[in-house]
Amino acid sequence: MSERLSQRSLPQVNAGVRAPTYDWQRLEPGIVHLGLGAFHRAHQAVFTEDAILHSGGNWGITGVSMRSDSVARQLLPQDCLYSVLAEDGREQSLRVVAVVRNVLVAATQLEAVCQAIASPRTRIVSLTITEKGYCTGADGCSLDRDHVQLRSDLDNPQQPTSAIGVLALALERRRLQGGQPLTLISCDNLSANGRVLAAVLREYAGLVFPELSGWLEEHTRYPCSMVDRIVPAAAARQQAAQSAMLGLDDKAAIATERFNQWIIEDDFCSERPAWDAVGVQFVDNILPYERIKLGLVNATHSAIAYAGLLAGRETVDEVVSDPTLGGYVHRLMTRSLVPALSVPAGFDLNSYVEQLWVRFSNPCLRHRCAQIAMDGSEKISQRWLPVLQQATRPEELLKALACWCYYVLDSALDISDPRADQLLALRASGDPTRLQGVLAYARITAESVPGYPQLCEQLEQNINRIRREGVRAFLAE
Ligand code: CS2
Repeated sequence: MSERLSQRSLPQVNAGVRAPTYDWQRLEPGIVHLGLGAFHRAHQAVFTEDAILHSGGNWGITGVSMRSDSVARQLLPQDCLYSVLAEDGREQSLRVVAVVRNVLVAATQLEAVCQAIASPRTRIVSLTITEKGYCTGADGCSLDRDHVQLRSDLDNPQQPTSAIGVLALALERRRLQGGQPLTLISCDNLSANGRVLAAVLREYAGLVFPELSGWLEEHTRYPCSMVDRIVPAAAARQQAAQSAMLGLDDKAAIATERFNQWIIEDDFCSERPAWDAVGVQFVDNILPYERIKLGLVNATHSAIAYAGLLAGRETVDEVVSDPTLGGYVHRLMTRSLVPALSVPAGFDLNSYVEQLWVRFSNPCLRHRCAQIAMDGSEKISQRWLPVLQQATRPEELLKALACWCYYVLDSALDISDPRADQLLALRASGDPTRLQGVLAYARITAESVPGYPQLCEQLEQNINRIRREGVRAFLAE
C-alpha cells in the first residue's frame, strides 16, 4: 500500500503527474464554495488553480460540505490535496490540485462557515448545491414554504441547515461586520441560476433578517453561469487505479473528461481570479448558452439515464453505443432538441452535437445512468419543460418523458429523489390520476404546458407501449 497523498509525500508523485508548481501552502481563502462535491473540485477549482498559475492571485478555496463529513474525511488528512485525471480514450493527463485550502462541514461547523463568508478576504461565494438546494416551489424561483428543512430554518434562522439558510445567516454576519461587496456565483444546472439564487435569498432575508434585504441590493451580485464538465461520482475501483498512476494513495481522487467549459455573465461587484486568461468566457447574456447546455447536454443525459436504466444498461457510453438505444438518443438530439434551440451568432451547433456525442461515448468515464437519474423531479423541468411547452411536441422527447413516468410508476427500480416518498406512494397506488400526479412533481401541469390533456393522453399511450413491447422495441425507430 503506497503512502497517502499529502504535502509531505507530494514530492514522491510519479513522473508524468503534474504537481502544483506555485506557492500553494501560502494561499489564503478568497473564495468560499458551498457544495464541495466532485464537480466543483474538477471544474471551478481547476479553473481557479489555472488562473493562479497564469496570473497569480491569492485565491485559495474554502470548501463547504452542507451535511456529510465524508469529503472532509477524505481531504483533510491529505492537506486538501487531490488528483484529477482527465481522459477521453485517446489522451489522458493527471494532476494534483492544491487550490482547495480548507474544508468545513456546515452541519457541525456553522460558526466557522459564517466567519469564512463574512471574512473581508472572501470576495466570491460559489455554489453547487444541486437543483433541490434552492428550495424553490412550483414556479421555480420563489421559496417552497412547505419545504421541511426551509420551514425549520425560517423558525430558527440562527441554526439553519439549508444552504439558503446558512448563506443568509453568513451574509447577515457580513453585513453586521460592515462587509465589502461580494459576488455569488451559482454553478448549478438551473435556468437563470444567478437570478434564482438572488430571488430565494432576497425572499428568505425579507422573512428573517429584514435589514439584510437592503444590504444585499447594494453589496451583492449574482452573475448567472453555465458550467459543463462530465464528472462521475468517484468509484472505489477508479480511485485505486488512479492512486497507482499517482504513486500515492488518494482517497479523494476524481476522474473526468478532458472537456471543461465555464461561461459567466460579466456582472461582478468584487475582484475575481484571472479566469478569463484560462478559458473561462465572460458574456453579457448567458441565456442562449444556458439553453444549449441544459437543453442538449443535460436534456439528453436524463433521457439516456431513464432509457438506460429501463433497458438494463449501466453507463452512458453503454447506452449510446447500443445500436437501438444509441439510435434513439441520436434522433432525440437531432430531431427533438436541436430544432428547439436558437444559438448565438457564430455558434456551430452541428459540431457541438458531434462533440457531445463523442463525450457521451467516452469509455473511460463509466458515468452511471443511476447517478444522472437522481432527482428527476427537479431536473426534468429544467431540461425538458421548455421543449414540452412548444406548440408541437417532438415525439422523441415524449418518449423520454414516458420512460421517466414508467420508471417512476411501473418499474421496481430505486428512486433517489427529494420527492421519493411521494413518487413511491404514487407507484403503489391504483389512483387513476397518478400520471398527472407524477407530472406535477416535475412542474408539468395544465398551467405550465399548453395542450396538457393531449400530452397526458400521448403519455398514457406511450407507457402502454412500454408495458406491451418493452423499452427497446418502444425506442426503436
Ligand atoms: C448530469 C450532469 O447528473 C446529471 O444530472 O446531467 O451532472 C452533467 O454531467 C453535467 O451537467 C455536465 O456538465
